[in-house]
Parts: sequence; C-alpha cells; structure tokens
Amino acid sequence: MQRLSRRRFLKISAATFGAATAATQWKPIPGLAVASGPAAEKGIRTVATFCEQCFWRCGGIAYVRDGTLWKFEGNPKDPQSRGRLCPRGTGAVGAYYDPDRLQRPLVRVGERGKEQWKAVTWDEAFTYIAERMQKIKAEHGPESVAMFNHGIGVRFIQHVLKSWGVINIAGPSFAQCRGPRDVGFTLTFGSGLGSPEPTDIENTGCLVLIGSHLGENMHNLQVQEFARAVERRIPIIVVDPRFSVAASKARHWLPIKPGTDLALLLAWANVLVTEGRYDKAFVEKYGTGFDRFAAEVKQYTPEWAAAETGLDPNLIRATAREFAAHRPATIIHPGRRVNWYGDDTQRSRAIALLNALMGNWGRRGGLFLAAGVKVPAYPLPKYPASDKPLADNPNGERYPFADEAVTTGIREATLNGKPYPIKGWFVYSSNIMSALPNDAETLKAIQALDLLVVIDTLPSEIAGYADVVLPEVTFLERYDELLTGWGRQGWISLRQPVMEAPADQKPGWWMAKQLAAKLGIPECMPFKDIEEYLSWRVEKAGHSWATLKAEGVIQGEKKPITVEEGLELHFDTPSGKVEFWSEQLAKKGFDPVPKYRKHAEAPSGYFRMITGRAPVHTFTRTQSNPLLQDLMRENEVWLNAATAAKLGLANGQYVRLKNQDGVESDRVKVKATQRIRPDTVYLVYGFGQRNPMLKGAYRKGANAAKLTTRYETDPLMGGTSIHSNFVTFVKEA
Ligand SMILES: Nc1nc2c(c(=O)[nH]1)N[C@H]1C(S)=C(S)[C@@H](COP(=O)(O)OP(=O)(O)OC[C@H]3O[C@@H](n4cnc5c(=O)[nH]c(N)nc54)[C@H](O)[C@@H]3O)O[C@H]1N2
Ligand SMILES: Nc1nc2c(c(=O)[nH]1)N[C@H]1C(S)=C(S)[C@@H](COP(=O)(O)OP(=O)(O)OC[C@H]3O[C@@H](n4cnc5c(=O)[nH]c(N)nc54)[C@H](O)[C@@H]3O)O[C@H]1N2
Ligand code: SF4
Ligand SMILES: [Mo]
Repeated sequence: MQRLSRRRFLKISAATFGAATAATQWKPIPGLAVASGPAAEKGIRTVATFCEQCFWRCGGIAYVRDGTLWKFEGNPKDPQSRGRLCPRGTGAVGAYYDPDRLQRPLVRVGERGKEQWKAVTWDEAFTYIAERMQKIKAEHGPESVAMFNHGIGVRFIQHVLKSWGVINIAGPSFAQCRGPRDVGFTLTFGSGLGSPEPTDIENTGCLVLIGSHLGENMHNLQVQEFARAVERRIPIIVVDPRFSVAASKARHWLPIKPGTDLALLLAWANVLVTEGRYDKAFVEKYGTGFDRFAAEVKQYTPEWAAAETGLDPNLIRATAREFAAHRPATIIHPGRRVNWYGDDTQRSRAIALLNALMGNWGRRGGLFLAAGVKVPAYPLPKYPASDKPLADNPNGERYPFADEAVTTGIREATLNGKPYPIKGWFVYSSNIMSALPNDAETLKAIQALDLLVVIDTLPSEIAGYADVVLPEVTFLERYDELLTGWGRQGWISLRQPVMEAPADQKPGWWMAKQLAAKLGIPECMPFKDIEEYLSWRVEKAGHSWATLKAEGVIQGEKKPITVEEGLELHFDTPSGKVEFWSEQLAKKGFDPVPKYRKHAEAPSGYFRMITGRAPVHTFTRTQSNPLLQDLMRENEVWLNAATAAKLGLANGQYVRLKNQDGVESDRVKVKATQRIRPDTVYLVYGFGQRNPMLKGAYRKGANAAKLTTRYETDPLMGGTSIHSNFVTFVKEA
C-alpha cells in the first residue's frame, strides 16, 4: 500500500486498496446491518463496536462502504465517547489497513532476536508451544510459565493459561502506570480509582492538574469534560515543568522543578491546615489521625517548598486558597501515569490527603463513586490450586502494598531463578521491551527462557525476540469479552467484528480454544464459539443480545454516586476511616504521613528527561498506522530556547540524545521553546521503533525507553520510575 494522505484516504476506494495489496484480502464481514437514514441509500453498512486504540474503550460505529472500511466514528449512545472519538480512534481505520501487520504464525529459525522466521500453520504453532509448555511443566511446574498482558483481548488466553496452572500474570498498566496512584488512594480511602477515573470534572468548581496533561493525554470523556471546564472559565491550576496544552488553558501555571512535587503538595496541606481551610466536618466524621498529620505538615511552609520547587511562595499560598474556596466541588486530579520518581505512592497519597481535606470524596464536583453493572459469569471450571508463592512478590514480602502483580518482579525472578525458575513467557498486547524500564535487563531475562510466545497485531520490538509469533486480528475484526464499565452509570459494551481478517490472523478467543485443546484441557473452553458465550452472559443479565449487537451499548441502572444523590460513605481501610496518619504504613516501617526526600540532580551538562503523550499516538502501538503517521511521523526533543541558544542548537536541527550511562538515541529534531524549564527536556514516548519489519516507523525519532536505563523502585508496591534519567546532546556531523 502506498502512503496515504488523510484527505486522500477519506476518498479512497476499495479498488485502490485491492490493487495495492494483492496478497491481502480486505473484506467486510458478511451480513452487516444496513445503516439507517440517508446512509442506507448509499449502501453504507454499520457496526457498533468499541475502540482498542487505547484503554479508554470508547464505543464507536464503523461504516463500511462498497466493501471498504470507510470510517470509524463515536457512538452517541456510548458514555465513554458521547458520540466523538479522539484522532487515534478515528485513525483506527489505518490500523486495519496497516501494511506492516503480522500476517501468519511465525516460528523462529535463527538466533533469538535475529528475525529469521519460518511461516507455519496455526496447528504447527500450537503443537510447538504446547510441547515446550509441557516440558517446562514437567521440569519445574506450571508456575514457571508467566504472562505479560494489557487489554481486554487477553481474557480467554489468560483463562486457558490459568486453567493449565499459570499463576504469574502482570501488566505494565500497574507498576509502570497507575499502580502507585491506586495504592496511595487505597491506603487513604480504602479504595483505588480504577479506569475511567471518577473525577466529576463536568460539575467541578476548580481543577488542579499535577502532570496530567489532558489534551495531550486524550482519554476521551475526560478531555471533553476538561474542554467544557475551560469554556465554563473555572479556575484551572496546572503543575508541570512544561507549558502543556492544559497549562495553556489554565489560570495558574506552576513550572515546578521536576521531582519536587511532594514538597508542593505538603506545603499546600500546610496552608490548608494552618489557615483552617479544610472540611472540618468531613475530617471529624470520617477521618483518623488528623492531629498527627497536622503536626507533621507544620514544617512544610510555602517558603520552605519554594526553595525545593523553584515556585513563588505567594503563588503556592494563593493557589491553595483558590482551590480550597470551591470545596467540596474541587478536584486535585489523582493523575494516571504517576510512575515518575520511585516514591510515587507517597506522592499519590499526598494527593489523596489533599482531596480528603477538601471533603470531596463521593461529592458532586469532586470524586464520585463509580457505579457498575452486574453480568453473571459464564460457568467455567475452577483453576487448579498452587502451593507456590507468586514469583514477583512472594507472600507480599517484597512489595507489601502491591495489590496487583509487578512486571519487573517477574523479570527479576526470571533473571535470578528465585523463588523458582521462570522458563516461559506469554506476551499479549504489551511491548515490554519498551514498557518496562532498562531493556538490557528484559533482554537478559529473555535469553534465560525456553519459550517466548508473543501475540501481537504488529511486528513489535518484543515480537522480534519471540520463539513463536501469533498474529492477532485487530479489534475491528473480532469479538472479545464483554466490557462491563464503571462510571456515572454502569454500562455494557460489545466488541464485534466489522471486517474479515485480511490474511491468516485470528482472534484471541479462537487461539485460546486451540491452545486448550493442544494442552489437553478443552473442557476449560466449554462453549462452541464466543457468540454462544457472550449471548449467554447478556441474556442471563436480562438484556437482549440482538439489541446489544445492534446498539453496541446497554446502559445500566442509575444509582447514587454522590452524597448529594443519597450515597452513604464507607471506607474500607483497616480503621474504617480516612487515614490521615497510617497505622498500616507505620507497621511496615514506612512513613505514616508522606515525608519529603530529595531526588538525584542532573550531572553538569545534563538535563532531566521527562516523557508524555502526543494526542495522535498511543504508546508504541500506532506509529506504523499510515493515517496517524500523516499527523505525526516522529517526535521532537523539547528544550528551553535559552538553553538551546547557549548550546548552539537551532530549532529543527537534528541531534542525538545521550544518557548518563552512555546510551545514544536515534536522531531527533530539536524543538527550542519557551514552553519548558531550562533544566528539563521532554520527549513523547513511543517513537524510534526498533523492529525493522515496522517499515514506516523504524528508527523515526528518539526512543525514550532506550534512554530509560536507570529506574528506582517504589518500595511500597514495586512501581518503577521513568523520569530518573538525564541526557545530554550529541550534534549530528
Ligand atoms: N494521546 C494519548 N493519550 C493517552 C495515552 C496515549 O498513549 N496517547 N495513554 C493513556 C495512558 S495509559 C495514560 S497512563 C495516560 C498518561 O497521561 P497522564 O496521566 O496525563 O501522564 P503524566 O505522566 O501525568 O503526564 C505527563 C505530563 O507530566 C509532566 N511531568 C513530567 N515530570 C513531571 C514532574 O516531575 N512533575 C510534574 N508536576 N509534572 C511532570 C510532563 O511535562 C507532561 O506534561 O494517558 C492516556 N492517554
Ligand atoms: N519509557 C516509558 N515507558 C512506559 C510509559 C512511558 O510513558 N515511558 N508509559 C507506561 C504506561 S502509562 C503504560 S499504560 C504502559 C503501556 O505499555 P503496553 O501495554 O505494553 O503498551 P504498548 O507499548 O502500546 O504495547 C502494546 C503492544 O500491543 C500491540 N497491540 C495493539 N493492539 C493489539 C491487539 O488488538 N491485540 C494484540 N494481541 N496486540 C495488540 C501493539 O502492536 C504493541 O506491540 O507503558 C508504560 N511504560
Ligand atoms: S480515547 Fe481515543 S483511542 Fe482511546 S478508546 Fe477512545 S477513541 Fe479510542
Ligand atoms: Mo498508562
């Protein structure tokens, strides 16, 4: 397929695609619903399904015209999209037509990582996998096969592996993303926040963003609510070393020195407590340990914090007063990717405590308590019991407050064989060569494996190291497990196929069924196909399968989600209260109230490297998408204009970045700008792809993950930091 411009793409016909990709069959699923209204006359057919371009899971409607997947738009009935998709969602059409897609199962023939493959049949692939799995089981037990995954599509493969005895399963969405936040909130309020975040931005009177670059982070509904908050002209306070898109909409931008946020948060707490600007009734009724907390934050004055953060003490005071004036309809946003410096659970706890001082838990305009829907589980056989501990965190001794598995813990167990050897990895929809810090460690662990199976849609970097690559169809070609969403109202969403697989790709549930048969446990997948499974669940829940197929979404009942609506508050902490001073942390030897500690500073001539998102790409999963490439092909390195001048670097000039350990990036353009502090550089994560089979994206831009050789591990829950590295500039000859 030749490169398509966005405009041309919208006009393109089936014939063009057909001609350009003779070996590939781009065909719609037969029997699609005919669209209603004027579209029907044009022979347009539609399917409602939900997006997998990121994990916000917006409901959309796919349009098929003359056999071509024509467009993907928001489903107005869907609560996550409200009828509008972000650019990555709209660009999902390009994921289907991506010329770099994996086409058929591959088995490695050469050395690991050398990318020499033999195309095999699905049956041969599963025979190969099952034989090696049984050998590992015989020698070490089934616990010695581990899994990394992300996304709803893994449901049945994970189920088959668990039925076979796998217990070690982790995703980067915990230790490399929102884990520290959810643990920090659980330690304080007794429950985490989950996804989508229950922030009532729609009704809030004031919004504080710490990092959280909404508008670049494109989580759909949240960005829609944020846009309306901007229109409503509510005060927005943004704390970011970089003048983000969100900062450009804010009343106050606090250009904090990276790594010092906890100093600001504690100083804000100091102002609120010493000036009595907190919700005394809430603290009295629901809190415990407030006096000890208040005594602890006494030392953290705005003047003290000014020296740490580089912020004006008067601005620290003024912003605390401003957000406190709106309580309880005020939000100190909990963030999402909070794994910045390795002490992120305590920083998140400080954010939780500020929200507690605002009394906004379960309040309109604050943090509401999300409602869900009940859908009966399909009756499936129980998983076998194991007498071994989890490898990442044996008996919870390594990371006492981790409530999910830790990816790097499994990597470590693989490297050192403790508490027992790990000999096989399944990787589903997770590019762990990039998503985990320090890829040299990941590579070393891979070389210790007897089996690495990668299930992906694209030749990702991790797929390049696999023994077996299983090509999955994209989300536009498959059914997945039902989505039962939590939000202002619970909902059920259906993912269903729009187009046929263009080559020999298969959906996860189908792979699971084949694998179960090969492993001799077909009884764990007792349904004929996934439609039987899904329709059973939907109908048992009292809904119509036909309606769900037609509409894509079914709303759950309206339940109270705020105190204003009649909600009663309960806190699932050990004390049953909001824990301002934490006994459970004290018992394990951690700070019961967050304490400020300094982080390492950049060596002379180096800059701290921080990362974030571009609105039109997701992590490492969209860079080869022809439509999204048209919008952004490579990243740039943001550098303060004055610093650039001092270093003799011009805007648009290509440079390489070199980190403190001597690792060099591919060439990347300088963006010399006033929009970032002089001591910091910024890169969008996900570029500089390293699998040559990803032709369009190969080595385009700087790969932030390769420069992330150093990391710190959060002792509470195993989160790993991403912003602990420093880079300098190497000029291109
Ligand atoms: N378009 C797009 N949207 C996405 C995604 C995507 O891949 N693409 N991914 C989704 C996912 S899974 C996640 S987790 C979220 C992540 O999105 P967020 O949770 O918003 O991520 P953050 O790390 O908070 O945001 C990065 C911002 O933090 C700033 N920052 C860096 N260091 C510091 C610091 O020390 N202090 C402060 N105060 N700010 C700092 C950066 O300058 C940048 O503006 O985005 C989601 N939305
Ligand atoms: N250095 C650095 N590391 C980070 C981050 C960062 O900002 N910087 N962000 C962190 C965050 S917030 C998160 S949530 C994680 C995300 O980490 P991951 O979940 O690992 O995300 P991706 O890197 O996008 O890897 C997704 C892989 O899934 C494949 N894929 C896409 N769709 C499908 C599908 O339908 N089926 C299958 N089988 N495969 C599919 C893609 O081709 C890609 O190879 O990374 C974390 N790691
Ligand atoms: S936010 Fe965008 S990419 Fe994510 S699910 Fe929604 S439309 Fe898809
Ligand atoms: Mo994330």
